[in-house]
Amino acid sequence: MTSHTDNGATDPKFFDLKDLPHIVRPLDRRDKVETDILNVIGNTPLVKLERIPKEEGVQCDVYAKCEFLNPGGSVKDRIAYRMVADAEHKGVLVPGKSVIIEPTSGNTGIGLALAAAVKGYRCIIVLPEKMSDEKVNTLRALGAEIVRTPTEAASSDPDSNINVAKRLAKEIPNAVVLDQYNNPCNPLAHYDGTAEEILWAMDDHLDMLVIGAGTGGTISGTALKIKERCPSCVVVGVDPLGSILAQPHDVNKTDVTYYEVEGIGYDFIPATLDRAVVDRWVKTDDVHTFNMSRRLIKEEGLLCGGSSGSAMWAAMQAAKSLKAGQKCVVILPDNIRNYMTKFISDQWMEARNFKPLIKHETLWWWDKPLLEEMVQRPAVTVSSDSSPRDAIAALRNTHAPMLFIIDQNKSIKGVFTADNVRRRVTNLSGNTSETLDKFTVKKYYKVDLAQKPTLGLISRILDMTPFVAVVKTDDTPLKLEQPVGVVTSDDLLINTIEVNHVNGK
Ligand code: P1T
Repeated sequence: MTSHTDNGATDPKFFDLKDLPHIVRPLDRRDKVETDILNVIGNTPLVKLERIPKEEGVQCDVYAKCEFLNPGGSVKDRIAYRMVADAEHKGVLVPGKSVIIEPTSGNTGIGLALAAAVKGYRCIIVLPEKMSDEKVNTLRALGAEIVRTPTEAASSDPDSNINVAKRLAKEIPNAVVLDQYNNPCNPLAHYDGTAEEILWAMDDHLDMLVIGAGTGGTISGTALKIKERCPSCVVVGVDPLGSILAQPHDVNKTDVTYYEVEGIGYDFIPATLDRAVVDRWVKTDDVHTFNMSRRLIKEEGLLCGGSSGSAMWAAMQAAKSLKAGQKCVVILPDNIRNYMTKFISDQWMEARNFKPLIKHETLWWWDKPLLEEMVQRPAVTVSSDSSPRDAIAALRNTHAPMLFIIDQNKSIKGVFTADNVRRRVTNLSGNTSETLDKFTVKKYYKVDLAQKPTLGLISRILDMTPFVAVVKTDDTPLKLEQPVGVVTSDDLLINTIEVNHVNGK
């Protein structure tokens, strides 16, 4: 079942799910007492949405499949449990002996750590630094060990979470990588579970199914079964801008860019994604995504995560083509807990321009722009070919809160902070004889003078971090970012309260 795309390139071969052994659990089960928490996975509620579809001018009925209500907080509990059960059945995993290692954006990790906690496995989760600290803390609480990898590492890079997991599996005795990107139990869990539940709830009739794609397991498994029983159902795939899952597959050309939403989108086509089942793709961006997640929480009371906003926003675009009485099901993959310090925080949203800055009418300086002369801590720079030890010495000698790391063109490669060095050395067993690149922070809070940031915005960012980098984008076509300096809370106070005092206000 190999599928060919526009330019003739070939996707990985998808599995023949029908031929695999099936486990369809009883639907609508209501046992008085559950044997363990893993038994509670699945059978999630399907909830009719009353407000957002109306506000968006959507005529059809829209239902949310609340996967965020799974015990580990996401749809990925299903596949974690299924992969573990299958590997135990085959004798690949032996409780008390095997070590589970998995590359993940976090939720599969939480599902595996949950199963590992209940069944008694050591579990090592390898996830990119981009993923939230809330996921990491949940994983740690479940007893998992964590290895974090650089966000910017491409999947083929030796430092990617996928390759680091492979390497660890070679080094650690009795290690097993269940490998959600290549394991047929991933789509199978949805073919046997998620799809059966939706078909049961909808009496085998729905007109549209909207699902975000990461590994593609959810969309491939669910859509395949639903199309068998309801062939007219239109399957809509959701893929963030910056990912290639929706693109014609061209290995020589990728438009991979950074986006904040977690769990969906990749820079390669996983074997667990069957693009042949997707009738239509909708590309999403972070602004629409997170604002829709906030609306799902505020207007529908659904305590879901970021990719739920992507799926719902895409559903609102696609379902406009449906008529009254038709039915659209959208899957909400994970829960609010994973993002308490991210899109749930207004400051986090405002700092990224995902939401307008809150108003503060009583503060005279709130809407005033930050001027270059107000930046009292000039940029201290270090060249990208310096050593971490030189950079630490520069921090100590200048008392600067952070250094800008610059290349030969004097454009910024990232920043260097003592806090990041300490974290890397203590949590990731890094050491200061590594290259400066390993200690370069690429995502940091900054404002660009070219965009006339207000003091209010700086104050909101300072709610989250002790200092804000100030940069200036030049007018050249390359739009190079030049370092200007650093602003801290006391700099903001000098420019606001002190002026206030001098003015006798
Ligand atoms: O992998 P897939 O079945 O396509 O599900 C996509 C998805 C959507 N939303 C969230 C929040 C997710 O975490 C995921 C997928 N997550 C992983 C691949 C993972 O390792 O957790």
